Amino acid sequence: MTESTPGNILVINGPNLNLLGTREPEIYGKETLSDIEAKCRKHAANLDMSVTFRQSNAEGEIVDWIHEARTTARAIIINAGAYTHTSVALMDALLAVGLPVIEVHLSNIFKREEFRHHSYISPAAVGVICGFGSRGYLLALDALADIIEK
Ligand code: CA2
Repeated sequence: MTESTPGNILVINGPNLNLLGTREPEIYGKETLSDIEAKCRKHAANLDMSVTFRQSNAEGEIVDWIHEARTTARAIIINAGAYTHTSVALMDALLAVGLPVIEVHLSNIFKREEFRHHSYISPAAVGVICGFGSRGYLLALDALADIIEK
């Protein structure tokens, strides 16, 4: 299935996630973002879906990608990184496009500092998956396979 087909899922990764695999493996694991992308592509194909996999350190660029998803994707998986805890702009964009959204975090944000306990993304999300490392992205794809079918 290609990125223009009906089962396409936009997977967005926010700031600093391009550094995965290089530092803080005790929190974020040893995999690189490319490793996670490969896992997502394989898992999506098994579910007869496809992924558009993206990362940016720029909030405005992520807003633009969310807007584009209106015509290119059936749903969004987003790990907004630190923007999770700060960005009204991302929340507004996700609410505006009206697609099913699943929020993913590699770490369990509720076991960490207090400022990570609040998410501006969650009010726009069908659900939140955190603390399962890269498996969280695959669990999100599983959930979307059901959600999109209905
Ligand atoms: O657990 C997650 O997935 C987070 O979204 C990761 C964000 C953090 O701000 C959120 O609270 C939880 C940080 C991503 C930074 O990734 C790095 C990777 C390697 C080295 C340094 C940072």
